[in-house]
Amino acid sequence: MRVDVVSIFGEYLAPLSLSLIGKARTQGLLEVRVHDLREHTHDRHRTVDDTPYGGGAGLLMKPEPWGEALDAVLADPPESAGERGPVLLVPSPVGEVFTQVAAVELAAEPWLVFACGRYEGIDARVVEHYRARGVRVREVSLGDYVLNGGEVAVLVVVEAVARLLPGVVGNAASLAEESHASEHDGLLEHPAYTKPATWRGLDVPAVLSSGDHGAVARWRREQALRRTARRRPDLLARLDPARCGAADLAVLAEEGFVPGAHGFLPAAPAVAD
Ligand code: JFE
Repeated sequence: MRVDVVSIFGEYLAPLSLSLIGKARTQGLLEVRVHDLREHTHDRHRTVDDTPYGGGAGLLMKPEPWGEALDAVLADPPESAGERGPVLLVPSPVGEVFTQVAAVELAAEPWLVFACGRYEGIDARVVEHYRARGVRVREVSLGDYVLNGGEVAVLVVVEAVARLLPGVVGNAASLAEESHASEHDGLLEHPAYTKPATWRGLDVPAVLSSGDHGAVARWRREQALRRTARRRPDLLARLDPARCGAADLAVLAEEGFVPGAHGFLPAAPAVAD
C-alpha cells in the first residue's frame, strides 16, 4: 500500500517510522511519502492561511496550495493503483467517525492520500473540487473532540489500516479476535489476565484456571455482555437478539436491557400506579 501525506508539519508523522509500521515500511509492505504543503506556495512568506469569508475568528487554509500539492501527488500514482485511483482522506471534526469498518475498507485500497489541515481547516472547495473530478474523498473524524490539525488523525488511521495488511501483524488469529470484530457481535472484549495468579492481593478469576473450556467461554461471554452494557450501551442497540441465548438474555436483563425491534434497549423503568 502507498500512503501520501500532505502537511505543513511533516515532523508530526515521524512515528510512522517506528515499531510495526516502521517495520512494514522497511519490508516494503507499506510506502509512506510525506509532502510539505508550503512547497506549493509562491509568495515570500509561503502563505497557506487566510481569513474566512463571512467573518469569524480564526484562519482557514487557502485552496491554491492544496490544489497544486494534491495535483502533484495524484500525478504520481503507484504501479499498484490501477484504474480506481486513490482514496483522498481529509481529517476533520465534521467528518464521518473513523471505525474498524472503515479501516477494513481502506486496507483493501492500494493508495491513500491524506490532506492534513491546520488552523480552522481547509477551504471547502478543495474537497468539492476533487469529488467533482471523480476522486473518492472521505472526510474522517476520530471522535467528538477538537484537535489542532489532521496529523494525529493520520497517525491513527495509518496505524489502524496498516496493521490489517497481510504480513504486518504476525498473528492473523489475534487480528480476527479483537474488539469490534464481527466474531464478537460488536461487543467489547472480556477482561484478560496473565501471570502471576495473585498480584497485590488480586486473584485471577478461578474459572480461567479450571481447565473447563466451556465454562471459560461462558464466563467471557458474560463479562463481554456486562462490560458492553455498562460502558457502551450504544453497541448493544446493534446486537442481534437472534444471536443471543437464554443465558445472554438473563445477563442483559440483570444489566437493565431487553430485546427491542433490532437490538437491545434499556428496560422501561417500572412506574408506580
Ligand atoms: C483539522 C480545527 C476548529 C478545525 C471546523 C484541521 N476528530 C477530530 N477532531 N478534530 C479534528 C478531527 C481535526 C482535523 C483536522 C482540525 C481538527 N483543525 C482544527 C479547529 C474548527 C475546526 O473545524 C484543523
